Amino acid sequence: MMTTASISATEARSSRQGAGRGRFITLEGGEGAGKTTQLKRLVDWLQGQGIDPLVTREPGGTAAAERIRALLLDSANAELSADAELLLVFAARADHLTLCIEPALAAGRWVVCDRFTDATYAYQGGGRGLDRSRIEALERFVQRGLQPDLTLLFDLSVASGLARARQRSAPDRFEAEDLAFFERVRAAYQEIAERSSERVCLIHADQTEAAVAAAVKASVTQRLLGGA
Ligand code: T5A
Repeated sequence: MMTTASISATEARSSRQGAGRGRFITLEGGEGAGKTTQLKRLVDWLQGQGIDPLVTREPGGTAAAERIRALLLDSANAELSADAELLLVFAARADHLTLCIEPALAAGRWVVCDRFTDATYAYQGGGRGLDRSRIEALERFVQRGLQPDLTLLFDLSVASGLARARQRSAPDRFEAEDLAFFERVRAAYQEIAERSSERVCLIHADQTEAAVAAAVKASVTQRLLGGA
């Protein structure tokens, strides 16, 4: 017997690329690049355009995925293996997609998500050095072809990003990594932007908040609102 959740997930899959589907925007970047700041500004602006998006984040977005997030960010779990970290990230994503993102998109609602699978390629692939093919296999299994319509990638020097992040709060399990880790994360993100330029818009984040917000609006307008 099908449950409500499985019916909505099935409907979501069948209309994944359909005409009435909502738009899916993700925000990406290294630590302290300004994603969360810009996400709030973007959502305010979209609402002013008459679009009321579902706002969510990864890891997280559902009750179980938020618990996985807490586990992943907790510095007490410093010994967590890279493979376990990768599987936990995708376990959280599977829950998030099935219960939250896919039903919203299928219902025609826009979704704005703070980080998604590009973060896995950047952190677990670039940062931890895990084999790309293993991430691709999990991506196929969990996402079944679903990709963001637009990814806003905020690029900032590692030193500036960490200084911003550390000003704001105590380092979590990822923020406790060394500079070389974050340089690999940044390089992996830059490679994604080059490889997927039709989806990813790289935004220089070493500008004022207002200037970065203007670049975000220009990108969303041009790529998702038909240049209106
Ligand atoms: N992760 C996540 C993985 O390893 N794999 C995965 O697959 C996924 C999905 C999640 C962690 O999980 C990892 C990556 C992460 O380490 P997070 O909270 O999403 O954690 O990520 P963080 O990078 O830690 O988020 P931050 O909140 O630190 O960074 P943001 O959101 O990029 O930055 P923001 O907006 O909070 O700004 C930071 C500070 O800078 C200021 C802000 O006021 C704030 O104080 N600021 C500016 N200052 C000057 N000029 C500007 N233009 C500024 N914009 C913001």
